Amino acid sequence: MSTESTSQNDILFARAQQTTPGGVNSPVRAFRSVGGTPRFITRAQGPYFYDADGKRYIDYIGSWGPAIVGHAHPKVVKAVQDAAANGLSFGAPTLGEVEMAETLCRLVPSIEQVRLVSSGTEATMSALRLARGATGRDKIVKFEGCYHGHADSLLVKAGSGLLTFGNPTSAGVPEDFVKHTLVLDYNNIAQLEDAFESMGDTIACVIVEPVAGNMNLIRATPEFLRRMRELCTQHGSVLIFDEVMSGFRVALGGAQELYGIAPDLTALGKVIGGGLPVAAFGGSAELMHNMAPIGPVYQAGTLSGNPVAVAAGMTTLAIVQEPGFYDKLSAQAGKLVAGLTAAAQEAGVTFCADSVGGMFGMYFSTNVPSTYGQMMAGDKTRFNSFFHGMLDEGVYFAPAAFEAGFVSAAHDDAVIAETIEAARRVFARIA
Ligand code: KE4
Repeated sequence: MSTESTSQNDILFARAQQTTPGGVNSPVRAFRSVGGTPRFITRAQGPYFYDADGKRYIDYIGSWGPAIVGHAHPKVVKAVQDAAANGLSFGAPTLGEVEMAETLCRLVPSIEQVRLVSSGTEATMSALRLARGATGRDKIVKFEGCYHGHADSLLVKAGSGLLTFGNPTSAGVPEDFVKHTLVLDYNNIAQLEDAFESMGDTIACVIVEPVAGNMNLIRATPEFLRRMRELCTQHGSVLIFDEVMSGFRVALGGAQELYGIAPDLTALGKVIGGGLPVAAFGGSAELMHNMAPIGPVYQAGTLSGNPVAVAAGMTTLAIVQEPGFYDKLSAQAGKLVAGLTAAAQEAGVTFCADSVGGMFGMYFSTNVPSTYGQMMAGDKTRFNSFFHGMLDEGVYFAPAAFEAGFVSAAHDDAVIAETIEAARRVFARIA
């Protein structure tokens, strides 16, 4: 904190660091990638949130996806208030959990049975364990740049050589915990075929973000996912779509609806909780019947299916099912992307952008990336200048060049236009 700063954000950040590592409860919030002081949010409404100095921002994170109907939507807030008035948590089944499970099974055709959990990490970790338990196999395949939460066997980077097993990306993860994790290149069909040719019948599962949002936004090619589906079917491996971010974000039926490909298991989160902790994993009844208490694969959670969180999630899911919701959301993201691209072009800044449904990516490079390496080649320094320029203008994008952005139903034409005007000024300054 600078000595003369009177910003409440600086004061709170200094205070927070006394009792919480890095002053944050999730690393990306610390602004380490972009520098500067994180904004401490005091309240949010619609497309906006407000920091500890009372400054208003147009929010393009939406809590990293959950706030798809806009912050503090009156229907969601009321549902939470009504549920809370009946008790916060019971540790026993409720009607709300049954209705949530029925809704997810109806809206995601590949899901016949589902288990609710409290975070995306739990959802993917449980799906992996189920895949290993159901197949009796140990090996798993993931892709560089895809993030599936912080379960040990998923905190792994590509091995030294092609088709060598991964090395931990985090301290505290023993080599043994990642020795069965193979890390391949996203959108690389040849590598996938080689892996299955050499060890296919020992692969328990492949886990993939069908629309990647943790290496900025990168679309899987249809051929990549189709070949993945074929190889998993051929070798009896479980195909897991991690739709924690893309689920109910890129389409009502998620990326699996967009691509017309049915995974064996799906992980969900974010939107299905509407901002409260609800996540889920589900698939065929046959696979899910491996789960305790009826099957041998154990998984549990004190707050799984929490009634207040489920009320927020169910109300959010009701709103996103309204006719035209995703057409409108996609249109708004498209307007944002087109406007930012035009503004950059006017200023002569090398920039491009892409959007899928209600999520978008911005790249300080000539072309939209389709691989992790192409994304990493983008001009991170220029992104950081743009990020801070927009922050000063009252527009809050993800505080890292390797994250996707999100629009909500509350980001109307006036909000998008205000964002583009701010971008025009910032692009002119950083050109
Ligand atoms: P959580 O455990 O954070 O609820 O979900 C983990 C996860 C799993 N799968 C995908 C595709 C995800 O995007 C995530 C979490 N996304 C990050 C955004 N990059 C959450 C932000 C954070 O880590 O604070």
